[in-house]
Amino acid sequence: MAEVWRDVRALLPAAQPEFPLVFSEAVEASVLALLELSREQLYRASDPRAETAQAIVDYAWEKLNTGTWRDVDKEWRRVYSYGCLFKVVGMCNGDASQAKIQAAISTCDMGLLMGASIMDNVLQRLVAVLKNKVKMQLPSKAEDQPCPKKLKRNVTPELQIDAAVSVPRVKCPALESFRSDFLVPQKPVILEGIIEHWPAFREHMWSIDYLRVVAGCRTVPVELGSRYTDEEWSQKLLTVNEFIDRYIMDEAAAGLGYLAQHQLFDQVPELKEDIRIPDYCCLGEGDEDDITINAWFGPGGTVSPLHQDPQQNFLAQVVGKKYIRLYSLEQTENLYPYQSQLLHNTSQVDVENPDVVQFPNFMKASYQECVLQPGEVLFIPKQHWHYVRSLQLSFSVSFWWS
Ligand SMILES: O=C(O)CCC(=O)C(=O)O
Repeated sequence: MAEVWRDVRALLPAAQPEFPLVFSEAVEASVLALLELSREQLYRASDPRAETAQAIVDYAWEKLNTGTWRDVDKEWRRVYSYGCLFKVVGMCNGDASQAKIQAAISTCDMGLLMGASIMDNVLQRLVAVLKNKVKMQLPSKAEDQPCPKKLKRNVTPELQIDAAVSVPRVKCPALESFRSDFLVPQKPVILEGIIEHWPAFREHMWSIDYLRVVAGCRTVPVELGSRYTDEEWSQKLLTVNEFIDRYIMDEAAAGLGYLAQHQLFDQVPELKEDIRIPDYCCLGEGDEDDITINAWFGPGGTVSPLHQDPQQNFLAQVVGKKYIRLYSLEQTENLYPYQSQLLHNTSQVDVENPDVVQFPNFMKASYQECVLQPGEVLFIPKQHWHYVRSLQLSFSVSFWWS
């Protein structure tokens, strides 16, 4: 495995003077000394010590977790990334086993998730090298499909959507008609035929196997619990493979785990290359860089409680079907939002099983609904309340734009 070390080493500057370590005075001299020691160990002894790097990681971690995230000085995010970098280099030195390579990838992911970009995104470049060294063990086809017998429990009878409340559908509308008919009056609509050219439907058709190949070894934050309003709801870091094994393949865990996050596409550029920003986003005022792209990957039964977001949304369905209920902003007082600052954008009502004694006006609220199918895109106007339940294994991508 000397080859791993060689390839990792090739990503770093050839000589110590070309390796920058410049920080503001927010970073104490003692921490800077540890960073310099790690760098020296790397170049002088070709023997980066794991303990020095771990001390940097641990100290920066404390700083990242003190106070609110907004107030954390970006310098500490950079220090954290350098700590991860030195740690990874140390792990890959000498005999790098498969377990060590996996641990090194997880360390890079932690740096990518919590740190700041350093040295021309070296952590991302390291992952690209390390990923190629991981021996993939794809389960056999039979093992990788949830058992059809067990699946039966999870199959919802075909939902009948009443035409009077169904979200309208249009096929590839011209930009101008989308603007005048839906964007300006802020009316939801399902757009058909606008994403079928995505590689995610063609040459890189998204599936469990494909996700295992492009992202299986990557560590990502996962939401655990049946919905984020529950007390026992929590977040955990898992590899995508662990998430699939525990929450997708195991029917007993249906609806209990959700990979719902905005960093996935930055973390795994291969997945970003499989999707395209819908052209209609050009009708907004922001730049493309201002668009937030979220991934929503989970088993059938995953619920996003009724809530609203501050931007326009295109929710694109790639795999599986989702039941979606929409309420306009005018209905807010019938929807009983939580009082707390944290959840003020979320309704207290369980949409498909409402407590009509506690929330009597909920039944008065008018709504629209749909079953979103693969290849369809739902336009959810800004601040429109939406409730989502996946009817099957599902992967959607949402684009928040202004
Ligand atoms: O698909 C989901 O579960 C939720 C989607 C959503 O809330 C959004 O795109 O804003």
